[in-house]
Amino acid sequence: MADVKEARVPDIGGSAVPVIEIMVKVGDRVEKDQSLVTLESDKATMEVPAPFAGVIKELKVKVGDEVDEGHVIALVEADGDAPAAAAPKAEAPKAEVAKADAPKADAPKAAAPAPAPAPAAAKAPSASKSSGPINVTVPDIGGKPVPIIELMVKVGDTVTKDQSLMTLESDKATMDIPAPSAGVIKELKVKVGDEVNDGDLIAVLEGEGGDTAAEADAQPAAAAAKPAAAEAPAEAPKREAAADVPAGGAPRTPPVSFDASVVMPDSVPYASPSVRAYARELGVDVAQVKGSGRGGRIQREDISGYVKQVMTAGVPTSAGGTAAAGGGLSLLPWPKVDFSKFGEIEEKPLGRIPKISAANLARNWAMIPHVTQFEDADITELEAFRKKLGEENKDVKVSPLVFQIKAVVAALKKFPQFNASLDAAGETLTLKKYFNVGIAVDTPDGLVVPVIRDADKKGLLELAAELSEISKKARDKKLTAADMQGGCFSISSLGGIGGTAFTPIVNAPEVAILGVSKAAMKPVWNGKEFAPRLILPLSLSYDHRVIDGALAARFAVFLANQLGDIRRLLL
Ligand code: CAO
Repeated sequence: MADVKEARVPDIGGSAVPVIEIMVKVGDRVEKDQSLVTLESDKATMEVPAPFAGVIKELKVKVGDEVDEGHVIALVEADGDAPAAAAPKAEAPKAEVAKADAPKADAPKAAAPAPAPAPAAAKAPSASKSSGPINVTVPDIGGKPVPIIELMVKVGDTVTKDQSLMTLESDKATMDIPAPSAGVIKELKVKVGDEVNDGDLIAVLEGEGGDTAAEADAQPAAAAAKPAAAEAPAEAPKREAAADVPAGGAPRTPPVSFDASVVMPDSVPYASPSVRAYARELGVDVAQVKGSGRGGRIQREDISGYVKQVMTAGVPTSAGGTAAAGGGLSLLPWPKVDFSKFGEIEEKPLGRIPKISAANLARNWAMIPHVTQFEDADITELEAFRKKLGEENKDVKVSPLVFQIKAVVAALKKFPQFNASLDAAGETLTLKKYFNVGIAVDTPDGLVVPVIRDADKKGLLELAAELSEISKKARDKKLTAADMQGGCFSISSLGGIGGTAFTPIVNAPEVAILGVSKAAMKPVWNGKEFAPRLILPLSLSYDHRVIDGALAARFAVFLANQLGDIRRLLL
């Protein structure tokens, strides 16, 4: 019989850590090991998995609460064969990885399973008492290979004890590996992208400090809680022999060794894994950011502030379009991965059209603040009319697109802000009095956007003939540059393929684009009953510098009304 049991925080090393995310809600069914909440310490984020499958009956924590070992996270109505919530230590699942700020290397004691792949900043690789080079190895991370996503040091760097050397990231957690002792990096045995596992040799350190295995084991939580930059290296005699020091403190031989060269910036400041993850998400190179925390530690607000400053400074000036000093996003270099290490590959250079498209799409995506407005149009009547028109005009294919072109032209007339272009300085809007509509056409060589000129002056059948002609020309590679110039607004129809919505990229210097997905029969409430109606999903992306959200919503509603009532279209 189903039984309500407690899901608790496993052994996370003694100190309380905040809950930063709740991934389930009351009523959710969860599988065993499905993540319930994310906790975050100074050096690691970790997800706490469900100890058994069941239904969440009550959540006992909220974001911001500080929790430590044994804290009840949720009450779960467990499936019949679930283990008891308060399982004895011997039955507790072993941590998949070492624990954050964990003072001991043993398995978690709490009833709940240990945080899923939450690599341990926690358990610092310990240093040997012997003098000379120290082999730094990966601590116990649970026996599963995890990729290195960032190296924070380079050969020759002086590091303090517990200073982060590199960050590992599993699908559930990130973890910094701290220096087991103060010293100078003599060798780095790994590079970004390498996968490492328990005991792997990652670096060789020429020790300076007097840290001992015993000291490292005794105080890791305190050490991990302090920003490394704030700590002074301890003085100690040089070590003479290399010693491999895994997390547990017992020297062992690394199973794998890497000798790839590492390219690193001159200095990498301290930031916690979550802050680094945030920086990566925004494409910010943390080395460019000045930390405002203790010892220069970079905070989340420093990253936001940096982005704000870059965006403000990066707006092109009227003087010549160049960004002000310090402007321009300083993006991380593109990841360089030797894919052949993982399986058979084939390299294929991009063709001319995809190369041009890629450059344009990347610029438009980066420079235009996009928002996409979604709307549904009821095209039941329109579709019946289209079919009839097609039967009466068998010599031409009357695509649904021609009606969309008509509706777009009517909307552009009503909302002239959409038939406009913003200049490079972002200071002047050019409003157009002509109505040229670009149509995205998928060809074997890539995406092209021929333009139907003066669409406002053309009837449905004329538009249908021209659409067939330009699509054919595009696929036969016969379009000229002039065929693709002068557009005011574009339509990208994926309706012949499928999908329910998408977010098309504005085709600069236009300010909006309409994405059309596949129409489908849906039950629509007509005031008395649900009636089957053919619903066409519209996705309108626009440049938010030029168009406000309310205006976009009005444009989309107007479009839907035009398509929903063919009498309006024929006006
Ligand atoms: N909902 C349901 N069915 C639709 C539809 C929609 N929104 N739009 C078209 N259809 C139907 C058509 O009626 C046609 O049906 P029939 O064969 O029975 O007549 C079928 O789907 C195939 O249509 P089509 O896509 O070949 O023709 P089209 O005139 O609708 O579109 C063109 C022409 C050139 C726009 C289209 O061929 C094309 O290339 N689309 C891709 C555009 C693209 O790649 N956009 C992405 C840009 S961003 O990467």
